[in-house]
Amino acid sequence: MSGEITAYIGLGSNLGNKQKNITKAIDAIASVKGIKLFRTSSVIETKPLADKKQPNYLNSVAQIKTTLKAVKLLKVLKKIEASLGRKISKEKWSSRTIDLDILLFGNKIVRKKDLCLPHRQMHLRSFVLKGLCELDGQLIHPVLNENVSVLYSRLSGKDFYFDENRPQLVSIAGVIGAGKTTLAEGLRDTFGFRLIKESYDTNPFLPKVYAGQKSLALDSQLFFLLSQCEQLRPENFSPDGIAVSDYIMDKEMIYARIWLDSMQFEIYRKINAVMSKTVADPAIAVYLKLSPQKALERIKKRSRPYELGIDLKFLEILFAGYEKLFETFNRCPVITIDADAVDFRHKQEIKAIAEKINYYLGRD
Ligand code: PH2
Ligand code: MG
Ligand code: MG
Repeated sequence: MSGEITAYIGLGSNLGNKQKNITKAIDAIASVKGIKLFRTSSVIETKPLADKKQPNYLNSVAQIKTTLKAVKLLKVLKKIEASLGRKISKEKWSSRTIDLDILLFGNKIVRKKDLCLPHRQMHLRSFVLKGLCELDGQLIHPVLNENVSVLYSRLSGKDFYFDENRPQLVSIAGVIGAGKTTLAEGLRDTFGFRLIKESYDTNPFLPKVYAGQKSLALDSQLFFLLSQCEQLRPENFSPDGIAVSDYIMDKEMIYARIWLDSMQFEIYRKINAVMSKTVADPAIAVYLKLSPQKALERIKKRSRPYELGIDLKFLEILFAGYEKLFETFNRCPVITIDADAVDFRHKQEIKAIAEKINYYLGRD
């Protein structure tokens, strides 16, 4: 039938007979005139968002085709929620017998108080992205212009939410030469992010370590650690603006493994474990993924004196360290960018990333 839209509905229940609530809701949706139920994803058990002290949820996603308008579909879903015993609560994310959210309605984009399409935080929630991926991993999010598999992979299985009270810190990561500082400066110049720059030039030990004085490697690592702890103290951040650092603190353990001997490493590991607990978590990370070969070319080109001793082997180990870090990293969503393919001297590239960051932080 013409005028039919494919839509996706997220289902969640954490009160009463959860499985039954989900089944009943799906049956109710399927019986509405103007809605054809296509498929539903597996039902998965998930932990409540934001570590709320609540029973676990069951979540699922339904794919429908409908001739209804989005506003009408929303009304229908609210009615089904009510019929299944959903109580209106003032508390945010309170427990519920059933929650029915429109995730996607074709490519439609709406930003109204009571209807937001796509669902405004679906890209932060593994418990809906997993179901969407099961139904169709190639589905495109019409605002982010990326498919749901990519969105899902950014979360390492965790769920996130907008939180304007925590530091709005963007951490940029990647090997030497990946373009971290160029991107961070671009975000400052064009979008007014506050720049937090690594104290790379002022570390008095670093040139000596690069020159072969391995006995100073621990001093160099401690210098970086202290400087980063000072820069990233939570009280340094105001909730109004976004800050961007041209490094991610987690990389210090990668460098420590490279530079330190086993005795130095044991000391450093313990100090790092204590001190890194005191810093602000990033709200989002941008990982500039650059091949070691390409990194070497760029380092040669910019020819900073003490970087000239860097060889391919060093960059391969560093790159492997970053890859391993982000395989399991789940402190915040991670936007990975193919840094071989982009050139941050082009404003357009920076703008695209800034828009993505703003959308992820709920600040657009
Ligand atoms: N829904 C919420 C809040 N928290 N947590 C899980 N695991 N699943 C949900 O569906 C869910 C939630 C608000 O709609
Ligand atoms: Mg919901
Ligand atoms: Mg809802």
